[in-house]
Amino acid sequence: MKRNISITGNTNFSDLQLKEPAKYAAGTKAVKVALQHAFKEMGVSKSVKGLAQMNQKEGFDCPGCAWPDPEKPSKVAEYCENGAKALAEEATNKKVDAAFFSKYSVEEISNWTDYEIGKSGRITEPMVLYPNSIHYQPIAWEDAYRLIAKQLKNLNHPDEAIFYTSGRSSNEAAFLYGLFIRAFGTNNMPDCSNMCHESSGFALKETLGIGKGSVKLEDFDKADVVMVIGQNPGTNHPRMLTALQKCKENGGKVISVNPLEEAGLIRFKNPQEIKGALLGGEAITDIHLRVKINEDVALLKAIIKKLALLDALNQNVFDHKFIEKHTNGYDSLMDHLKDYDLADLIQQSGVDETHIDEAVSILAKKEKIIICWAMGLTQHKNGVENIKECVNLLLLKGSLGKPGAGTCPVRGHSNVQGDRSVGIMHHVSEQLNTAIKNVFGFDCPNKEGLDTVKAIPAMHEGKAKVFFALGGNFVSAVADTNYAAQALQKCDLTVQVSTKLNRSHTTAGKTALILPTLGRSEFDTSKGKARFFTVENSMGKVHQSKGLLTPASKNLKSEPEIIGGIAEAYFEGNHPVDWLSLSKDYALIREKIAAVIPSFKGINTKSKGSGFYLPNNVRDLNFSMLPNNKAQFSNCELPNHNLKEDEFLMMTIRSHDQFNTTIYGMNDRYRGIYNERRVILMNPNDIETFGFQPLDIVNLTSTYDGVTRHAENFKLISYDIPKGNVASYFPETNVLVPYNHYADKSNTPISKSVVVRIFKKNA
Ligand SMILES: Nc1nc2c(c(=O)[nH]1)N[C@H]1C(S)=C(S)[C@@H](COP(=O)(O)OP(=O)(O)OC[C@H]3O[C@@H](n4cnc5c(=O)[nH]c(N)nc54)[C@H](O)[C@@H]3O)O[C@H]1N2
Ligand SMILES: Nc1nc2c(c(=O)[nH]1)N[C@H]1C(S)=C(S)[C@@H](COP(=O)(O)OP(=O)(O)OC[C@H]3O[C@@H](n4cnc5c(=O)[nH]c(N)nc54)[C@H](O)[C@@H]3O)O[C@H]1N2
Ligand SMILES: [Mo]
Repeated sequence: MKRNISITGNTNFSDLQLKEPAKYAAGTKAVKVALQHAFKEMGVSKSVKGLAQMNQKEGFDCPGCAWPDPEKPSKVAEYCENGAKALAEEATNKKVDAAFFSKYSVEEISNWTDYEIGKSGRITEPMVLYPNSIHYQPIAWEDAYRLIAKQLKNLNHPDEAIFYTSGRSSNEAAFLYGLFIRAFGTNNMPDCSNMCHESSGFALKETLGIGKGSVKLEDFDKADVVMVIGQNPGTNHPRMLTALQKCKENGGKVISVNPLEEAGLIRFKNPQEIKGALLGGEAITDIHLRVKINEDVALLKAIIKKLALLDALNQNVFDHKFIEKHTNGYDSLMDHLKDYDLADLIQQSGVDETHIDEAVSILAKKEKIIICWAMGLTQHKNGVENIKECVNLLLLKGSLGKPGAGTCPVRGHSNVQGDRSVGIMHHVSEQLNTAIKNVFGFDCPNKEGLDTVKAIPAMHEGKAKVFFALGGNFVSAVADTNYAAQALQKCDLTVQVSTKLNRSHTTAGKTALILPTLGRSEFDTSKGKARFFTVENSMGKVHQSKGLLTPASKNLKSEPEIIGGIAEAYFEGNHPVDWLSLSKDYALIREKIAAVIPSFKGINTKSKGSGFYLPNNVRDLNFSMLPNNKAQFSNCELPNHNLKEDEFLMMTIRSHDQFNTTIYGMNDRYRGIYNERRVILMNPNDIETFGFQPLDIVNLTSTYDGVTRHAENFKLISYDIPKGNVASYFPETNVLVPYNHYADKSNTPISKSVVVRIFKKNA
């Protein structure tokens, strides 16, 4: 039986209201909004208890972003508005139980908006959807494990199963999961990182020898300049504003590079300081470079060319000692730059030359530079090159391996970096395979697995038949929603380990399971004793996290327990790993992590308190793993979109009221957009030139390789965005992102540069 599932949900408009975009981020309004969300979802006493323990040493790590906690956390609160919303969303008192599923079919749920689906509450018991049914029904944990084991055994080859990971799982859960998947026999481990910072990982590994950033939080206090490129910290990493504020207080400068003038980058009122909350707040950005979408390489090349001209006059602009001692490819880069005309680069970047000159005059004189970036750089066809161009600038300035300087890819999910460190990856690592063999005594598969973009066609074409997800909302997060939904629906079995209901539960396989799990903030016990797990933050620091709230239901299991249960049902005791013992004892898992991955040595003791840093070769200026033992300059090409006259480049971005596919609310307060997410932000001149009116209802198309994709029913908003560029919210416009167009090398979907056409509805 084919279920009649809506992929977009209800697309009717709500009551759109527009205000002036905010002139600053945070302030008392942020505190008020945070508490409103918290009280509404969790009630007052749970809110007070939960928020007091978030990001404190003995408490739990915020389930929101991966920004690190300060070494000396404040005595009171160490969270932001959006961290409070993340907690409220997880610890909500609303429940999705058996009665809910018997009332609402998956067909009906699929007609709701993402907001409505998410707001239905926490899933309280394991549920199954059988092939001829449209209603999930309860299933016992053991029966669910057996069902999964049976389907896995029925496959012709382990590569017919896909095991996705979102970035919220602990190190312990992720390690056990990776171990089971390898024991089962595949490397098909796509993860959310494939859609996120994979481009950063590739670029940094090739140029600096490690796929992670090099700065620590305290480097922000010492930096002369922080560049924030393609990132919106006011919304997505609000606690980063405190670090930028400190940098400014110590005399540092902030340069932002973004097509939009995001509120958090203009002014910041620190809600944790009386003066910040009440007074005007502090200006954050000294220079805003309003780059066109995907023209960062052109802009950076223009900056570097101008610096090179100054350096030729006075040898102090570039750090020649550093370049000589630590780098490879300087002469080649200088030659490569000669191929580009400065005026052309500036024109292509879209940035006013006077602003570029201001940035150049600061950068020329300063030595300690941090470059921060996020999705504005990674989610393009040339995502890897975008980041390599940033590395070029840092290498020229000798801005690595010293206090106040370095690379800062700002991670998304709170443990996305840790999941990778403990083995979630589709690539084969000989070193890891050998270590697993030595410690556990089994052989790991040595065929490269499927990443996110490759997993989708594999399911669509019937090459993969079982889809398993440890967290996340695959269908809404990946590119090409319609194609991805069909891919999942073709599977014999889809399994999702989830905290909350989401759209992927409706685009289910023939048989589908939902396995409800404990959230980060919840009390996790074994035989009455509290357990803790560990996470790694954006700066490579591993530390403990311990939940304290009463779990949403007695029938939840922790992620390691679920993985252990499935592994036991699959191997039935015939495997060298004692899955059940391991899954109950997180300290034992940590011991095994340390045995397999030497940099985690001592994790059981060292992760307590404020935790420990994993080794980082860039901090030590050790590039021995790279050609000539040196950091590498790169010659990056410019992107060429060849847009036709009626085409726009669209970026799909986050509103202030969402965490990825989880929609907290309908407002994007800082951008002044209220009550509506189906909007397209367009430059007022473009609106006029193309014969539109503000608030027109429009449809969008994107055409790649002769295939046209459609997204209908959006309201056009006049906004300060470069001409030829438009912006919309993720995931509403993911239907337009082609699944088979992605960044070179990293395979990250091109979610920030989708070529679209826009038509007035019914015109
Ligand atoms: N509250 C909240 N926090 C979050 C998340 C969330 O959804 N909500 N998501 C988490 C996750 S998983 C991640 S990865 C991060 C994402 O954090 P961000 O990367 O900050 O998120 P986006 O909204 O995708 O914002 C991209 C920014 O880049 C700009 N941009 C887009 N294209 C370009 C370009 O070509 N060049 C330049 N220079 N700028 C560009 C956009 O205008 C926008 O300001 O946040 C994490 N934290
Ligand atoms: N167009 C477009 N697409 C994008 C992006 C973009 O900028 N534009 N950004 C991309 C990026 S950066 C990312 S990281 C991905 C995100 O992709 P995902 O990680 O797949 O998506 P999320 O929305 O973070 O997943 C939310 C779901 O995770 C589950 N969950 C929450 N907490 C837990 C937990 O503790 N354990 C378990 N097991 N489940 C939990 C809940 O059920 C919730 O519904 O999306 C990508 N997609
Ligand atoms: Mo992300």
